Formats: sequence, C-alpha cells, structure tokens
Amino acid sequence: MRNHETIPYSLAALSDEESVARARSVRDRLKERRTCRYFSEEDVPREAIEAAIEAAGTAPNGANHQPWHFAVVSSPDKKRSIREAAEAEERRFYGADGDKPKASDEWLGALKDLGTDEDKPFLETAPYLIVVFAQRKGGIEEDGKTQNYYVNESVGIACGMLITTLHEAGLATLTHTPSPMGFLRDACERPEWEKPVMIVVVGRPSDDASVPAHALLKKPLSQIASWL
Ligand code: IYR
Repeated sequence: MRNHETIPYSLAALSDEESVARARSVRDRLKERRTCRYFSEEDVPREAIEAAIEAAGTAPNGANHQPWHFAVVSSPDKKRSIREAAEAEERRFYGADGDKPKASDEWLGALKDLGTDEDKPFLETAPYLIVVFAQRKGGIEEDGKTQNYYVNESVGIACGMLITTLHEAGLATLTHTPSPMGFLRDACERPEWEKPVMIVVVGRPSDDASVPAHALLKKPLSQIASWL
C-alpha cells in the first residue's frame, strides 16, 4: 500500500444474537416498502429530504469522488413542466398517440402486471421530485474535467440508501425513469457532463393508494443467494 494518512476505525461490538436481530429488524421494515404511484398533495418536511440526501451522500463510491447530484424540485411550475416533458416521452414509449410504440412488445408485456401507462400525475401531486444526476466527470472539486469512476455503481448505491432512508422516515417513494430523460438536465439546469439517472418521487400515499399485487412476489433467499 502506498503511504497515506489514516485514522482509526471501529464499530460498537454487538453480540451475534444482536447482529442477527438487527439485520432481521431492518429486513422486516424494508419488506414494507412499496413503489407508490398514488401520492397525496400533503407536504412533507424539507428537513427529512435533506437528511435522506445526506444519508445518500455517504454511499461507497469510486475514489471518493461522490459523483452524484440531487436536484430537489418542489415548485409547482417546475413539477408541471417536468410532468409535461415526461408524459410526452412516455406517450412515444407506450405508443399512446397511435404511432408504433418505442417499447418492444416484450417490454410492454413485462409491464402489464404493473399497470403503468403514459399518465404521470404523481409528478405534479407529490410534494418533492428528487432528480438524481450522475457526474461523469468532476472529481471532488466538481471541476467538470477530472475523470470519475464506477459512476453508475456509485449512484445506484446512493439511490438505494436515499430510498431506504426515506422509507425509514415514513415517506413513500417511486423511482421513475422516463425514457429518454435528457430533458431533465435542462429542466434542472445541470451541466452537460451530468447524466440524469432517475426521479425519486417523494411524498405520502394518497388515501386511495394501491400497489399491484405483482409487487408482492419476491424471490426467496434460496433463489437470490448461493453459498460457496
Ligand atoms: N418509464 C416507463 C416504463 C416503465 C418501465 C419499467 I422497466 C418499469 O418497471 C416501470 C415503468 C413508465 O414510467 O411508465
């Protein structure tokens, strides 16, 4: 290893029983998370959004360049213009204007169980849209030039931590990925070296919110893990 400055690191010692109990407790809370498509207009505390973004900003990432930016949209005008642009893309995706859909038949088939379509009212009703950007370049100084590394992996992990923290805060989220989403760079006034990755819609579920039953089908441990 090259010479570099270090600081001590330790974690509070837990018994094996406590480790297992804590892991199961977090698992059980995360099992309650649902991707929500029906939001109430009720506001949520900005401080909760701030803390969740700070939590996301602790994600492991390439060379500690922290290659992410979170554009937090709450202005009704901005939300409306994002909704209009997203729905225009989605109409092409689903073929809602009578043209051939941009999505393949297989893709549209895979979405059937979710019941999604080109209407995205949640982009206006939910109090917050967190538009997540991946910084292809910039380094810690955000100079727009320094190469960043493992950008997709880093931002993906950060999004997971963001959603986890928001869920722990009792807030509903939707990871929305309009396709294509280049329009978000202009809408959020971000530089050309940043790539929009997703919109994390945040708020509270509407009184009549529901989720597709399909969402409850989770692969069991025996299927998602192998032990070598
Ligand atoms: N972006 C579209 C389509 C969509 C694609 C996948 I993969 C999903 O899991 C859900 C939706 C939309 O938002 O409707």
